[in-house]
Amino acid sequence: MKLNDFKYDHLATDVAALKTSISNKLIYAVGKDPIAARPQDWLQATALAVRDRLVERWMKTTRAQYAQDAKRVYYLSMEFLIGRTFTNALLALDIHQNVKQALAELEVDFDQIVNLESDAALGNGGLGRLAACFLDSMATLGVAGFGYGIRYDYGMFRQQIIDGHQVESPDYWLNDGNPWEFPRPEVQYRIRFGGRVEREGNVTRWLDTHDVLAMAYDTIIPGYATEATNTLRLWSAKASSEINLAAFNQGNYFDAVENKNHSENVSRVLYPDDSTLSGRELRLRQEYFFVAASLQDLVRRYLMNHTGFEALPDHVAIHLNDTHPVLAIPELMRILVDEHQVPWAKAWALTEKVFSYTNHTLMHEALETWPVDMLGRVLPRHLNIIFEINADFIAQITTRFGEDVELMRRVSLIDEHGERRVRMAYLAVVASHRINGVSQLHSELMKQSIFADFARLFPERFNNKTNGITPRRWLSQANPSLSKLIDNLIGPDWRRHLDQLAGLARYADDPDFAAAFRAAKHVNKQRLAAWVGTHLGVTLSPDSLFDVQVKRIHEYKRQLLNLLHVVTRYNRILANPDADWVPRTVIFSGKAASAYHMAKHIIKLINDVASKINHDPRVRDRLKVVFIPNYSVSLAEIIIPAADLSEQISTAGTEASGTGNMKFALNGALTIGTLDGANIEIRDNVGADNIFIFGNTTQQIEALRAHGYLPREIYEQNAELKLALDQIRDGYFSPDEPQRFQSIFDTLVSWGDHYLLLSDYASYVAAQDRVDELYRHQREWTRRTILNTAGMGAFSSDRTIAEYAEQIWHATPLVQDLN
Ligand code: 26Q
Repeated sequence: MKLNDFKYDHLATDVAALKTSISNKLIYAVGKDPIAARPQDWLQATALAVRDRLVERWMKTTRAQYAQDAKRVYYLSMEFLIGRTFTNALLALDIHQNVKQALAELEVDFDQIVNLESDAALGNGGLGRLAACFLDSMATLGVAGFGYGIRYDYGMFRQQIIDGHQVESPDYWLNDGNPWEFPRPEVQYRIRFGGRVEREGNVTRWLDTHDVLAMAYDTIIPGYATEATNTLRLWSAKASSEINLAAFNQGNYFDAVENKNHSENVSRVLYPDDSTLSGRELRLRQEYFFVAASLQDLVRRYLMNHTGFEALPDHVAIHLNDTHPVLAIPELMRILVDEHQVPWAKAWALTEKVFSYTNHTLMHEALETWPVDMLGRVLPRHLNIIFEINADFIAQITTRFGEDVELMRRVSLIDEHGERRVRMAYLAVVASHRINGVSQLHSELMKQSIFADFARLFPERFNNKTNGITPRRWLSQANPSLSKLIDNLIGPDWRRHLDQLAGLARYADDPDFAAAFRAAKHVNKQRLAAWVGTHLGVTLSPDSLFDVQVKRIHEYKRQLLNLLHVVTRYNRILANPDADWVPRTVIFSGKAASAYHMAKHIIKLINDVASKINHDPRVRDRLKVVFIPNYSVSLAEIIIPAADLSEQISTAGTEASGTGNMKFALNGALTIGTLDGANIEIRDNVGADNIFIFGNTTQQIEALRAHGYLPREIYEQNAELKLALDQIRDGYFSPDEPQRFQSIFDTLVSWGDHYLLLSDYASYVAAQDRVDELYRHQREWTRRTILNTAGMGAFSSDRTIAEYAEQIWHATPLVQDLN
């Protein structure tokens, strides 16, 4: 049959058609009588009906990609933190109202079923969410982008707070099925591990391996206001049948099943560490597993309509989201050299043209290295290839700079101090034609610190791509009240041209608009207060200032600095009960890596402080503290639009970019923040008068560290700080166990205060006083919040992706016939 002869339903999206589709799906796909259907079944049925409407566009896009022989961009990431898909799909198809209406006519509560969908939490935090925003923008811009990752059975753990402590439980997100994915049992690749390498003349063979199968699951990624639709392909591990059959035939049923489990563990669970290296072999196996499957898949796709590899860089760009997929580099070399007999030098030239790499952290403990021993055991051929790449690289340096042994030692892909380890970031830099950081500051620091030598060797490779966020999810979906207001003023096109928000600025002084803007914020604060009331039994007043810090719990992000201000405010209220206090609600949310004891201890302290303050009758409604458990994309969508104040208070030089900071400012919160990451660019865009900047700069932090920083002196000299720290040390917040927080006190006062909280404390508290002062002047406060939203146009991930496409991937958008 000819491709164009094929006929399929062009599914209508009016209410009647949707009603029919949903009913049909309920009966024929879910297999439920409407009389017995639970809300969960209706969600399933509706999702399937919506999905059908996306499939048509999806096939058109795939055909267009082939027809135009488009350059495809493969975004390799261990994490895609998607969250929910249902309302996102409705927005893409512009059928929100009609589906709501159809369900109402079927007597189904739309809002109830929306909230039954579980999050796809296949990521830890910023890096994973960035990947999800990028998929949205690639589709919206018509870039032929594929996401490749792992279909973890268990996503980010669920966090419960029990007696103030974080308790983790597994996130079995697939329990109710996943209507958005298409299993592709016909797409399976053999992934090899272990074994040995044998050489015969020019031929290298990798033998006696233990194999696992990678099976594809595809998820549709719709673009907004375009028919362009991309694919997220996630790999799931399956035991390779031969291994099982062998054991089974020998009559050893239990061995067979055990092997099967062992193999399939590769895609079982997301590692919940976002910035410390666990160094576990299973993690290494995960990294190779998804990279090897993805490369086999994209090479196969390339060879479908090309012969030879000469044109590979014209049709394939592979982007490495941090170093986690860096094994793609030796894997591509292996495929070209061992399997297709491409000469080594030729293969290397192609590899350099194909790969690009984004760095997301400068912190030492987060830089990936793998022991040479382990790598040699798990991937012997890849270790050979890495050694060969290193030898070539060192030879190249010798040619350019002579025998500079110190330089060689510093830039070698192998760290020879103690146990030999492979430096994955260096491998990424040596093999990529472009290397970028994620904010201006971070990209500069990257060249001065971890990659200083490489920036001199390959200056043309280094560049900046400031992160962005998708306005579809982070304004249109998360904040309907503000979105409607903006639509009324400037029309709906800001959703794909976020720069248009600049048009709000001239209404900043318009009293009617300001009142409406404030009212929209109030609606969001009520929505959050209702959620907290229902789920936590805590009453919040929407008239108080909502001061919010939501992100992973980490010492460098300085939740403790926030808490020192909270305790100080509490002490001030008690000392001066009759003053006219601006009522505050301080909200925390975020997960601690399960092995990060200090971060977990910080959570306990937040909860102990909260319980003390919230139960102190003298405080009344002037201060409340809440820790919202189990932070997630879906919770972020409720919390962020309700914030008045956004806490972005990392030690200068530590937060690569931040993207939460962008979500808050876009939704009309004012930022209190340090000159770190993208905060600097947010300041430049919203105006220095419309943000609360405090604290030491990166340079000042460096100088403090270099000249002997003495936190104890600061502690001794600042009475309010000393009081707060002494209370923490002496058990004021933990009378049931007075010593509980001694170690937190010691970390800050006696053990060097690595993140320099005490050096920023006074400046932070002064900035908080300015916040109160401004909040008393609601007109002025609102004016500045409007200017924040108006100034955030540059932080759309559409802008970021347009820059990647033009300057890194050299990929032009598809020409798409809309009919
Ligand atoms: C590595 C090895 C073994 C196990 C886990 C990991 C691992 C996993 C996740 C290491 C790091 C991460 C995540 C890092 C991350 O989210 N970084 C954030 O990236 C954002 C997007 O660029 C930035 O905005 C944030 O500043 C940065 O912290």
